[in-house]
Amino acid sequence: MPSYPHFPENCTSLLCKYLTPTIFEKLRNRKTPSGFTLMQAINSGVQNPESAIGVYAGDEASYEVFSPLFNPIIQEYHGFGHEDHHQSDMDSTKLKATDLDPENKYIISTRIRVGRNLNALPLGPGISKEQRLHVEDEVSSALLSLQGTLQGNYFPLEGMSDSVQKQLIEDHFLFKAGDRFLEAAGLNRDWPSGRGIFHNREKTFLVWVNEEDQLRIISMQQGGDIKAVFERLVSAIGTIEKQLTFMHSEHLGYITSCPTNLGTAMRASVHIKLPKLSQDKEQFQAITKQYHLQIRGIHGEHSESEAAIFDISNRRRLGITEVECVQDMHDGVAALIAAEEKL
Ligand code: ADP
Ligand code: DAR
Repeated sequence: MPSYPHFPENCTSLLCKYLTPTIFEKLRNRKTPSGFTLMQAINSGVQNPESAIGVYAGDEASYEVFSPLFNPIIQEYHGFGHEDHHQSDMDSTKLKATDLDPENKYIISTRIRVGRNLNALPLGPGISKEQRLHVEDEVSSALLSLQGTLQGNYFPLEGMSDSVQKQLIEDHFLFKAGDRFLEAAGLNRDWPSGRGIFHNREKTFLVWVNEEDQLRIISMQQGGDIKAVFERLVSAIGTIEKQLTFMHSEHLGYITSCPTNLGTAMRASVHIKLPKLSQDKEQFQAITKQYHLQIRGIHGEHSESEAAIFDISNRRRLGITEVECVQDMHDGVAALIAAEEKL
């Protein structure tokens, strides 16, 4: 019989905030139809009390079966209520994008990604090895049929040399392995079986297979042409979804393993140099808060900035459209550059 987990006094995750003993009592014996349990859903946050969120879904049903825990977390992170409906809009003509950095003084590169999962299968934390290999087959076959600028090759992680893998990670193209949060969520099981990366020759269009989500569809390039990066991503998503059916609900939009990625599952980011503004932490934080931005290091989540280069992206993903996610990032980066110029 699972017992209530011990959370340290200084635990600040949304899990320890909303998993009260009463909610635990209510949910501790529940399982989803595919057998995913509450203890599996919360293990990452129990093993890593420094988590921001601390909970992952093992299948689409997790969001319903464990809704007394997921709903308040989704409400707090996204400001999105359990009766709200997510709307999608990828019409790039609605994006009001200007050239934010015409002299290439600040923005090094731009990347926009979405997470996707195949319908009618468990998510990464609950999927079996056989199901994960089936996902790899389905997704890699669909990607290898792409033509034109999206045409490319699929590279399974299994058999990839350490040096090639290291270089792809260093160059910001490939995911890192072994994150302790994903490990405790069951997302690294059977590593590296079923994992891989697809990319076109220029590495401006890439797809991660079976990392935190079954697909991370990525458009990226050097410089700050945000609209071009968005247009490439929208075109790729439209082509891929003619062959694959993605997990999606009227309420939550695109379904992902982590609740922070629900809805658009979109993160639009720039790598940007802010040597002066980053010294004025109060102003830096104030602008990022005002424009709903998130600050990461240059090697992604849980990494540090280097040489005053930061990964700046939209924080909101659910309850706003894809156009609004990119607009959030665009407008926030414009404000950061204006503040840097003033200093
Ligand atoms: P995700 O955004 O897919 O959730 P991470 O934050 O871990 O994942 O970032 C994944 C990789 O993408 C990291 O190597 C990171 O450096 C790289 N990356 C993110 N944004 C950019 C960007 N604007 N330009 C270049 N690389 C980027
Ligand atoms: N480490 C987890 C992840 C939160 C959001 N990032 C994702 N999904 N990659 C945490 O709870 O902090």
